Amino acid sequence: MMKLYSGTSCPFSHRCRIVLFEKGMDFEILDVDTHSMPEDLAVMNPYNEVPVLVERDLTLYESNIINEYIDERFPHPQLMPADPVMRARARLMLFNFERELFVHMKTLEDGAATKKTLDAARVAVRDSLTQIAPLFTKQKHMLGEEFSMLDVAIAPLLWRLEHYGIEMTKPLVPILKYAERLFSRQAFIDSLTPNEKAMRK
Ligand SMILES: N[C@@H](CCC(=O)N[C@@H](CS)C(=O)NCC(=O)O)C(=O)O
Repeated sequence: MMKLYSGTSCPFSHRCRIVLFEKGMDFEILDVDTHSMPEDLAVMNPYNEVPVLVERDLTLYESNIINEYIDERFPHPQLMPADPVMRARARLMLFNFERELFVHMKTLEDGAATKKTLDAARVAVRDSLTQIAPLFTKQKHMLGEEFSMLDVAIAPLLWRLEHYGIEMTKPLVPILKYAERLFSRQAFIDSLTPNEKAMRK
C-alpha cells in the first residue's frame, strides 16, 4: 500500500492528498508536523521536506513527481492528458505554476517574514492569478472541460488565498468561481485536514 508522509497544512502535500482521493484506491496518510520533522524523513528525502511517497522499495519526493507516478500507477481517472503534445503542454504549465505562483509559498508560509516581503509575495500571486482568470469565462477547468492534474496543482493555493491575506479584487472573480467548483469535488473535501478546514470560514 502507498504511504504518504504529508504536512497537515502543507500546500504541496495537499496536492498529493487530492490525487490519492481522486483515484479512490487504498493508501495511508502519515501526518507530519513540519515544525518538528521526524528524523527518518531526511533519510527518505535529502531536502528534508514533505510530501514523501513510499511504496515498497520506491521512495519519491516532490509533489508533481509523486502525483505523476500515482497517475500512471492508477490510470483511472487519468489526470495527465493522454496525448503527448497535450501532456508536454501540461508539464510546461506545471513548471510555470512553480515559477510564477508556488515560488512565493515559502514566504507566505513563513511566520517570520516581514510585512514588506509578505506584501510583495501577495501582490505577485494576485497578479499571476489575474492573468489566468479570463480563461474561466470560457472553460470549466485549467485544460478545458475536464478536471486534470493542473487543477490539482493549483487548488491548494486557491484554498489558501484568504489565509495568505491575498486581496480578492474584481478581475479575480472568474478564478474564484472556478475555485468553488474544485472545492465542491468529493475528493477535494476528503483531502482536507482539520488545519486546512480551519483556513476558510
Ligand atoms: N517543491 C516541493 C516543496 C515541498 C515543501 O516546500 N514542503 C515544505 C512544507 S509545505 C517542507 O517540508 N518544509 C520543511 C521545512 O521547511 O523544514 C514539492 O513540490 O513537494
